[in-house]
Amino acid sequence: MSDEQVGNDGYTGADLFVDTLESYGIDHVFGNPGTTELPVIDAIGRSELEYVLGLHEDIAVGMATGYAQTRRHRAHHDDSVNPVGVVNLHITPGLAHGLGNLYAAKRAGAPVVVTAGNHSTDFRHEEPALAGELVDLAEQFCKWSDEVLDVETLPTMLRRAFRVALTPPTGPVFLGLPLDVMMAETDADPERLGEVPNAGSGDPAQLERAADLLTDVDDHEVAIVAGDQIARSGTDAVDAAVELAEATGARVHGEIHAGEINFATDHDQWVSYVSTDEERASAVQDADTILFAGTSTNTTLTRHEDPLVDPDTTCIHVGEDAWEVGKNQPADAAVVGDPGLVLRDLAGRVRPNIAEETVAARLETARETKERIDEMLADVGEGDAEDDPRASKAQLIDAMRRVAGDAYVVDESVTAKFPIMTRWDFDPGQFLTNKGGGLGYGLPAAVGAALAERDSEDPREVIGFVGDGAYLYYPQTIYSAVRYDLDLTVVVSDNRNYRILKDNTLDLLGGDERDHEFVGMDFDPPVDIVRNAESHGGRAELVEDPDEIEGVLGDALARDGIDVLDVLVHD
Ligand SMILES: Cc1ncc(C[n+]2csc(CCOP(=O)(O)OP(=O)(O)O)c2C)c(N)n1
Ligand SMILES: [Mg+2]
Repeated sequence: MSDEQVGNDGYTGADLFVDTLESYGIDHVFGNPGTTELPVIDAIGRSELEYVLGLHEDIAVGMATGYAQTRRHRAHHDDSVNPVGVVNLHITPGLAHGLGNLYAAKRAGAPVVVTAGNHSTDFRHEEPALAGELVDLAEQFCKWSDEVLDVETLPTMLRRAFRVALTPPTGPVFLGLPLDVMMAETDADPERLGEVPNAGSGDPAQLERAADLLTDVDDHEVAIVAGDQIARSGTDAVDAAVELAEATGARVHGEIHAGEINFATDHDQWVSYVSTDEERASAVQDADTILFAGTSTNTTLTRHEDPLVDPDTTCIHVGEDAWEVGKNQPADAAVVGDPGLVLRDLAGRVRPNIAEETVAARLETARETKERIDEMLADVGEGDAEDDPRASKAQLIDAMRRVAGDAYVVDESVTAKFPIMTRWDFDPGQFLTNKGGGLGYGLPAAVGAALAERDSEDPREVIGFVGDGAYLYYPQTIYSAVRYDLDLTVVVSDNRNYRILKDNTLDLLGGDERDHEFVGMDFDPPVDIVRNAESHGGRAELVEDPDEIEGVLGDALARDGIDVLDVLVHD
């Protein structure tokens, strides 16, 4: 508790802010400080909280979000873990810098409370330097964006900020903290956080309807598209998804742009992720009945010509977020509720009412589809540069899987992402990837994850797996990892270009490689990632020989501290 005051006779808003965080079980505040934050920074300095400095505000938000996403997995098994990532940024330009990863947090549904200092409420009319509309700036990326205008409202507003962030559908919240409010004296106390509700167990009438649709004997092709709300709900929800798949005989896919592991990917009924490519997305979503379970982003990156799901397909939607239910496909049954509770309930309803032969026939079609798709995906990530001495992405991923099969992987590897998600059967809670699509999230998120693991009872090895382009948004993230003494291995899938933009040029505009200049897509000359990482205090190594990957990675994992392995790969 920060009750000894320095330079102030009484107990202030800043003290109350810090005491509230501590009473909610928060251990870290991620941030980058400025003058308007000084009372808060000073109070943090007198408290038990650890301030985690990011050298750019987007790094601070990315670290807090990766930390929150990782802690959420822990919180599912331990009530004492509050997963919220707390951030403190510097007024308008600082908040603006953090918006890229605030967007990432929103898309990932990460429980994050972002705060920023602001000018005193009786000074803003003079339009001082750094002034701006903080609440408006953050609003579109937040569940709730507001400013604390009176110190007496701070306990309620903080309590509400945490509750809104944690209540499903979870997501970021913004609170502005003006200088005068943080310096005002108060005798208010923190309010208790209280119980946070889950999304409920669903409307019985819609559950019954969904169960009826899933037991229809005429439907041979039944698919489940598993979305990230399942992982957000916990490993119990993943188990419930498996139970329902087994009860119905459905084949299972992961939603487009899945950011987490929502199904047992080593299960016989697991087939693939739905591709971002229109043709392939429509092909795997060709079924009599589809259950969309906890999906949100399930659409292509650019406009599709035809519906991704045939309008005649029976569609069942289950999810914690009413906004997502029936959003891009019609809903023939619509259950709003916690995915774990709802899927388990549906499995129980379906099991006694479905004929064994129906399940067997569906499993047979599922098996055939899986075989066909497995064949198509067998060489994913191998590329076609036969004489290239550099590793293929498949070689790199397979080496990582052999050496670090149990590691926790945080990914922003772009063209290596589909290959890693296809070639490596991650356990639920073992993998995170960038869901929003804005680059510069993965590396800070990996550092946040390493911090969350360090502070857990049984820390896992953490690997950040990022493209060279992705790495270079915020290479100074390495400084934070070093500064806080974390254990992290970063593997850079380095093809020295923005490969995916070349692929997308060909997809959008046609032609072949010789027809396009690919302006702004090559690292020529390349950045020296090794020296860059070393300048921030990390150990780093260029890996040119594919045969060396396993040894170098094994050594890096065996050491404590920060290792950056810059592995050259071909396209
Ligand atoms: C903030 C942001 N800026 C730009 C982009 C556009 N963009 C998407 S992928 C990409 C290049 C990724 O390059 P790299 O990380 O090297 O992966 P590769 O495609 O080479 O596998 C860029 C610039 C983006 N998604 N987000
Ligand atoms: Mg690249």
